[in-house]
Amino acid sequence: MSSVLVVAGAVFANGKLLIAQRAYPPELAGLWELPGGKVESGETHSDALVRELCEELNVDVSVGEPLSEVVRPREGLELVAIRARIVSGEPRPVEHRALRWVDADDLIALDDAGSVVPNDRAWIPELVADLRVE
Ligand code: 523
Repeated sequence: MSSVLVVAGAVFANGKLLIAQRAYPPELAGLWELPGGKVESGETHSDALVRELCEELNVDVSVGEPLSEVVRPREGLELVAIRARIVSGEPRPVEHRALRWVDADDLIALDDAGSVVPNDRAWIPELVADLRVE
């Protein structure tokens, strides 16, 4: 059975984390996520993240360490989040409704309001811990 692997970027800069508001599908539209997408055949996780963040945000990133939590919402789908930093470019919401730079309190408030994509909620404790030391 073929399984889908999704990489998502935890992009940090100036003590904040970049999050993106989904425009589709309807059940996820309006919710915030770590931007990313499906790894294509022949790509490493790092290759896929660089490509996705270039396509979706129009930035070049350098890829760092993955978060420890791997999300497996159902059989055949796996999501990995990887830390990244912008090397060049100013992020723009090419495919998203909006982008936001958040601190730890902002992220917790968005989660409490039910505004985070369900799969991404598993990463929040580790993201908050990173933001507290950024
Ligand atoms: N997620 C998700 N969280 C998250 C991402 C980047 C993706 O839960 N941070 C889910 C949403 C979809 C699947 O992973 O069910 C694929 O994400 P998507 O649509 O962002 O990936 P793309 O851009 O590779 O897919 P296409 O829209 O099909 O091109």
